[in-house]
Amino acid sequence: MSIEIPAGLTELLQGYTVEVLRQRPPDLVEFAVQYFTRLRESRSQDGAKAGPGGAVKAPVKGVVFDGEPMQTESNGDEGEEEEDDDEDDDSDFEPPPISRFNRRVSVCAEAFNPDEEEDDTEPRVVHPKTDEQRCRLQEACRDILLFKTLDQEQMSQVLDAMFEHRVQAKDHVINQGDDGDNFYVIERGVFDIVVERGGQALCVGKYDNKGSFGELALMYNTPRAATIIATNEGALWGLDRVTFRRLVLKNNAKKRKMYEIFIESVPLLKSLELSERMKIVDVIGVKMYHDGERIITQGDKADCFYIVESGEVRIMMKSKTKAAQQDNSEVEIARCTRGQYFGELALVTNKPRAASAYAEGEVKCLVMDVQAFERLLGSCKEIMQRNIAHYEEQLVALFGSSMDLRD
Ligand code: 1OR
Ligand code: 1OR
Repeated sequence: MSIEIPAGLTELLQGYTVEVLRQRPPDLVEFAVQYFTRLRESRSQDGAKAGPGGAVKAPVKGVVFDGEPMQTESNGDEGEEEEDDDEDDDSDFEPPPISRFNRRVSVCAEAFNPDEEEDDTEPRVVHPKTDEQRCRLQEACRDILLFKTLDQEQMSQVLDAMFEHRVQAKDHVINQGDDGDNFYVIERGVFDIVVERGGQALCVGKYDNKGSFGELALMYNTPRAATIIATNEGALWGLDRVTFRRLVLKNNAKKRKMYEIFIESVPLLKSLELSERMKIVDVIGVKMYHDGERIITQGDKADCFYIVESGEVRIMMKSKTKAAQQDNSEVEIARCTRGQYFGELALVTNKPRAASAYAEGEVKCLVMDVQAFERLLGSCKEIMQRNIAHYEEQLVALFGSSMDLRD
């Protein structure tokens, strides 16, 4: 015996479910009453042209909440007319109270379902560039972690869609609280990161001639989390929201699937909630190193944090004896394997790299920039501090030095 699913039921429930995930209403039943009442109203207006059986399917596709058409599936040709109908309907329809901020969906719901919002058939954005511009753009994007896991085709679509944006000193590239329009890659210039807290604007960090910003509002549909101000003349490359979501977000869904289990196994991150760990996955880049390749150089300015995914990393320090200092020789002080981290010390202490790191065989690392490190690993700092105290003990044992790595 088979149970027949009534025509239109799947679409009906899908439409409602998708709208719930987007709007996150506090009361599902109340929201359902509103949703289906609205559907019935739009069906009765559509009834004459839709005919029997078709009335359910068509309005589900075009139901508009808060002015945005919600598409549950792209089954062709019914869409355009319904949008007009919906605009008329909006006058007497009152959806559940949804403010500009709380209608944004949660991190997990959003980032796991990128397919539902952006459609691959949308026209591609292309900003024509001269060879010279393309060269500069490629150079600026070379180390952008969010682009590290894109394949060649995706990367070339990103480069096509990017546009040059020049800034002057004091320009606000992004204002905290605004809706997200573009993601930005820095070609040159210094940019302050300013966050308003308790009515006060605090400069919490800066981008110094490299890096990228503006991904959070686009990834999670949240208001801009910080204000970004140019301190001098500079050059940026922008990527529009639709292209960013179509390529980077879709790729992030894959990244989450690939790294969920590994990230869970990293001891440092054990205390974090699943959603916090997923936010880490969303912003990490993956970098590969060949045998002997230097990953970190002692004395350099630091801008990244590393977790070993595979292979082994040797941590080497310049010896403190006079003879060794002259010939620049290094001693091995530690090794990091799968699940272990390195490169945190300089970020925590705001000092140059205390040691160098080299790949032993082929090595794959997950890499996070300093801003993400500050934003996402704040609660793990206690564990890191304990390990740093351990480094200091070792330093004394190895070199007889009483140097405090945190000075
Ligand atoms: P967005 O789209 O929210 C502002 O727009 C951007 O500033 C944001 O994406 C990030 O790319 C970037 N907290 C939040 N956003 C930050 C931060 C940050 N730093 C850079 N951005 N913190 C500072 C960490 C050094 C934490 C502040 C409490
Ligand atoms: P970083 O940002 O200074 C080099 O870049 C990294 O090597 C450092 O962060 C640590 O993550 C890692 N002393 C200092 N750095 C160490 C040590 C270490 N071990 C690993 N790193 N010691 C070894 C203790 C077992 C003490 C020195 C003798």
